[in-house]
Amino acid sequence: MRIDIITLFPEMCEAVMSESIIGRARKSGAIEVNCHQLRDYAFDKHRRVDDAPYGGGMGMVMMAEPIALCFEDICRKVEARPHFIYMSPQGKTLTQDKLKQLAEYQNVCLLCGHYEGVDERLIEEYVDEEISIGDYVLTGGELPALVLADSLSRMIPGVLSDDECFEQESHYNGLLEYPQYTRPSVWRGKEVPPVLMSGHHKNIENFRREQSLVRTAQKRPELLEKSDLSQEERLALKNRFFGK
Ligand code: 4HQ
Repeated sequence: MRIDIITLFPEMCEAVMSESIIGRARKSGAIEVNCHQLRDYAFDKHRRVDDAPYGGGMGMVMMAEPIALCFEDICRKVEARPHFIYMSPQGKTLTQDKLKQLAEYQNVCLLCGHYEGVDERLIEEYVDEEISIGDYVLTGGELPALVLADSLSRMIPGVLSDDECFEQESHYNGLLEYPQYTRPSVWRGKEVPPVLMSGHHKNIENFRREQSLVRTAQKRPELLEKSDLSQEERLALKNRFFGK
């Protein structure tokens, strides 16, 4: 997959996308990431990319033309037209299901907004989808774009190592993770659950599954509806939390 990010802060995006697993994936060629300075597509001598809103009111609006020129430039460099996403609180909230869909695209382009947003005509003409990372207000679209680029990248084959992939597979479908422990076996008087020290693989598996179920029921009960539990497990949880 190739990810293009249109931003007023390409160094910020480049920095985040150069470290750790994503940095490694770019070096190995599993993904390609390009961060574009929107100001390079401004056409006046002050390199302006924003202007006052028609109809008056506070703040500034990002002009359509520099964004269109930047996107058209990206389109010329790739085989397939990128799926164009505008990071915005007005979009649907990003979920793991949405990431699964997005991972199918060969090219994705992320637009980071600033100020009061982007000229609506650019959105109508070019944007395929608006996506939010949650119901809170940020100062710009860079952090949302980076959250999307990071979580999307780890879905792409070759980005995660075998060990890192295993972490993903061991996610009990839609449930929270079971608790983890490492050395020492006693830390400040607190012991590791003995079953994990027993070497009994079946008991360990059962313990972890139960922990995942109980934690999800306690902390994020709304996740249980969508997760695939056996009839037996649903009944066991019901008895545990609503008494027999
Ligand atoms: N913003 N999820 C305002 C967000 C946001 C979010 C991005 C702030 C766009 C203009 N984007 N700018 N939450 O708060 O995606």
